[in-house]
Amino acid sequence: MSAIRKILSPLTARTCLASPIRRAGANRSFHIYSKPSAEKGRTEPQYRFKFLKGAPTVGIVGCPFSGGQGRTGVDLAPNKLISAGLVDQLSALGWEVHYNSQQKYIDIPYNPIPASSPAAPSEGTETFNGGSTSGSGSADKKIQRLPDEDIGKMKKPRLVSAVNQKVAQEVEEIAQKGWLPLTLGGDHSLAMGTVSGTKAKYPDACLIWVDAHADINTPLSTDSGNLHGCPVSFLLGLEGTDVSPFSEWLKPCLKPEEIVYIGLRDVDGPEKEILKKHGIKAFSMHHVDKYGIGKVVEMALDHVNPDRSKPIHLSYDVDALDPIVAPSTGTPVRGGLTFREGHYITEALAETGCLVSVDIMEVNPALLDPSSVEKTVAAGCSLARASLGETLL
Ligand SMILES: [Mn+2]
Repeated sequence: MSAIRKILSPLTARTCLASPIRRAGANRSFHIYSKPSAEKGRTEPQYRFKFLKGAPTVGIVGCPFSGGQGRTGVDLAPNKLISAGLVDQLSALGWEVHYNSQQKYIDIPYNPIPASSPAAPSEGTETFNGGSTSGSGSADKKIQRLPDEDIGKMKKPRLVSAVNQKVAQEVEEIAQKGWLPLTLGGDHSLAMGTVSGTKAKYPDACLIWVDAHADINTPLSTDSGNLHGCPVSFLLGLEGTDVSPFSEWLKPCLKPEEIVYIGLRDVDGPEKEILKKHGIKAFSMHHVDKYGIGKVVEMALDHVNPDRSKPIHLSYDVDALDPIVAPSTGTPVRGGLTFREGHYITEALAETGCLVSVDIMEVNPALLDPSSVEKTVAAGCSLARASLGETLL
């Protein structure tokens, strides 16, 4: 497998060539590149992704972030998904694949990195930007710790804002190249950044949000203060979201008619009010039962993208899937999408050729037993593949 990888960063080539996946866990900055070829599978994707430029290329953004909610472990997901072979799987579908390590997301002063987490350097010993073994000149900066007090009800607001600002930049950079950003979370607060980044390149993009939850609480309406329940309200610019530090970089970029939900089944009172008040289209599990997933996806597309002429950002929370299919996630809710319903959504969106950005969020490899983790990680990988054009035949 390593023969088909080209490590582009000379600074860290030695450690990466030795074992790119293990070094990913140890947080050395590096870059993996994998090219499609006939012997691996396809030389180009099944569908033409009409808004991308040049050879079909995906830029994977791995963001090991758990600050938008209370449970650690969701920050381990990018490494897990990459270790499961995602880079090679996508290049076998005909994509050029670039993957950047996530060091910059950890190098944030407000980040209370859990010492037990393999997604994080150990405090006081590890260094940033290539690490001590690479001999990098900029490798001497130690982790700074700054307090991140609640602002109103919002928990870890400075950290969530700072990480999302970086995610927005990276997603935009990838999109500007004409590539497709595939963001591996991390908790779903990261969609503030991913959608902002996508919208910077494609102002008319619509958003398809697949989730058990609406994630549309505002900083005023949230009960828990966990910002992974709030990203959509920030994107829409709802009441209470014009608040520092977010307002310093995050501009409302989404209109209520540009988003559609699929898979909802755990929506709290204030969220129901917000959905109604703004006339936001949502297909709950009730609608999936009533119409079937094929019709639901068609109706969802007819609402946000009637002529299939607009770019689509897909933000997929794996808790949309039933807990039987994706058990290792922070807020599982029974009665979710079956394995096939969940994958049908991604297949149907790939088929439109309109996808320009994809998020796979809320896989938490620290929850439940190894077989549950394996199932959930495999589901995350297969959703990513199906979004990029993998078909059953
Ligand atoms: Mn979510």
